[in-house]
Amino acid sequence: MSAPFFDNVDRIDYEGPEAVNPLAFRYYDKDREVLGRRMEDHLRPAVCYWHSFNAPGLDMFGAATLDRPWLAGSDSREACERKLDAAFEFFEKLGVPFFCFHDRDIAPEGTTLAESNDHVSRIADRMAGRMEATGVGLLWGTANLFSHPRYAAGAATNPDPEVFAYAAAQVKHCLEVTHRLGGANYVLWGGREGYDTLLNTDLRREADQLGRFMSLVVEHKAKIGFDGVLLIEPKPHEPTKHQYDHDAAAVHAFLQQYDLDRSIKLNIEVNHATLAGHSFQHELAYAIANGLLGSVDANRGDPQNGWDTDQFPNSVEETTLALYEIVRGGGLGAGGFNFDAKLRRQSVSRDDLFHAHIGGLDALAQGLLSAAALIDNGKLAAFVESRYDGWRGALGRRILDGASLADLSDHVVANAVDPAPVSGRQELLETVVNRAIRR
Ligand code: XLS
Ligand code: NI
Ligand code: NI
Repeated sequence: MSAPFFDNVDRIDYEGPEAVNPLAFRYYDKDREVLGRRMEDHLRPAVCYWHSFNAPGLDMFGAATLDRPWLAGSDSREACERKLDAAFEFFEKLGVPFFCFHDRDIAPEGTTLAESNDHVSRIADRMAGRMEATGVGLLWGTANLFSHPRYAAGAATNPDPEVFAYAAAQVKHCLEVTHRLGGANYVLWGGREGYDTLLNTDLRREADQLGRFMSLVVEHKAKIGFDGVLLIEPKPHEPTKHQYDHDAAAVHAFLQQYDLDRSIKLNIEVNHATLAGHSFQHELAYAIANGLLGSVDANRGDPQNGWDTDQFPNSVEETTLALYEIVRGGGLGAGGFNFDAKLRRQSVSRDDLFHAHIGGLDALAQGLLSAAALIDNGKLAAFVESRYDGWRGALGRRILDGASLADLSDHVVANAVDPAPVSGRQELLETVVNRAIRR
């Protein structure tokens, strides 16, 4: 079987909120200006290669279910070329500006690293041609340092330095390929960097190994002149019991400890925030407050499940709060919204891939429009601004400028200070958000 693979689907267009065609956007209108910027430039959406073109619907209880004809003979180079055709046909018909890949998604693993690298390079040559012809760009590349059995005990944090060396060699090549393809970012998800039991683990040593690994990546990026952004993707657990890149705050501390906080930013994934017991909004707000926001994986989780369900975004409240933080924080810069999302195992029709991405893009677009309404009416920002008024006054400035505990004690006694509680207005503010949501 060869292209076209999606011959019953044409290019997906914006048809407006009243459209009846299921294969059309209701809200995602890429050229529409929102707060002075095109919708596409705010969102910079990307389709992922792994879930969308590699995953056949397997789970640990059952066989492949999805209709993925390009995967027949999946370890061969021919199959990878077919997969490339299917992927680019999909990117073009959906009309997204970006995609993302792991080295092992696009090309098979060889018997040696040199052979694997050669497979990746050859597919990348072909990919470069398709990117040129379609105008679809690479949001980020990444190396798969978790599937092969050699990585069962981690990559950089492995007790065996030969595994560290192998992972370093794999990242070197994937970073160079990402650079050659003009990637806007390079992602390092900590795959199996964590532990299954502390009984066999030296935490101090593994942290130093991970710090060393990241420093080597930063060094090589500079050496080859890659000006994309390096990103770590926090996740608290799965596949290990405890992942070192637990959440945005843990990665921030790690970056500071190894003097990497000006060299590496964060790729925040919605589902990973949920797994860490945070909201998506929290992880974004933390990253933005610390100058660390790089990019986003848009896939959500299920609050009832403790694993990475990787579902397409569909909560407009969640996308609204996220985009409120992102837009007010200055936007995504070189980052974007990657759909690191997979279809449910029963979504067996080939065109389900379109329905999923159309719904996901519309949910992001609704979130963007709603966030713009919140920014335009300014109610939340004005409330937050006035809530901290005291800190702009004499006492606030004195505290921050170095008043001692004794100074403050004297101040309280001398002035008979007796502060009265002030309403935090949470319910009112929640209603302000609901009223702005575009459904
Ligand atoms: C897994 C991660 C992974 C990264 C890329 O949970 O989300 O898909 O995004 O390696
Ligand atoms: Ni991800
Ligand atoms: Ni994930």
